[in-house]
Amino acid sequence: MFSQEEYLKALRFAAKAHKEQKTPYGLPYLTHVTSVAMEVIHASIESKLDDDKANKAISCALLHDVLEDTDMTFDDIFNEFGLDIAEGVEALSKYESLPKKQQMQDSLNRILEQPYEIQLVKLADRITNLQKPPKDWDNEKKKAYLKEAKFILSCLKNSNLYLSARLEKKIEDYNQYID
Ligand SMILES: [Mn+2]
Repeated sequence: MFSQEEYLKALRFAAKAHKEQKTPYGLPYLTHVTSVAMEVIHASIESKLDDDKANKAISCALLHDVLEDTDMTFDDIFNEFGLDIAEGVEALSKYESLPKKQQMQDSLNRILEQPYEIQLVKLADRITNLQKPPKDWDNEKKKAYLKEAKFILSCLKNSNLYLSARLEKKIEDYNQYID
């Protein structure tokens, strides 16, 4: 079973980093990262991940948007959590310096070089994000988001069978929001 202490350490770090950031639904951003962590915890139990891998996956879930969305740096994460988690979070982050169209492919390439317990965080992230789309999303944006979800699933489906089955179902269900 995972470590409560490590969970709290990553949660507090994420809380400090994301500050007043909100989700597209106007909720505190921690509702997003704790939802992703919840999916990862469920998968760790279903897939009987060993404790060390579960702890890394859960910490990366809580920290996965810190580099992309906040002022925290790779070194900040490295100093607190060590190399495996810092590299995991970095792989889960898109590089804004690249053209927008290449960012996801590039991140997925880097995620695929990571161990399964890091890869599965990306599945958990997209599962969490495939909820009812925000009101201001038009049909084209929803279609593109669904297409991207299918691409993520095709790249990472072997990382965790439980989460890939769950993402597959979320993808099916998302069609209800598309005209
Ligand atoms: Mn996310």
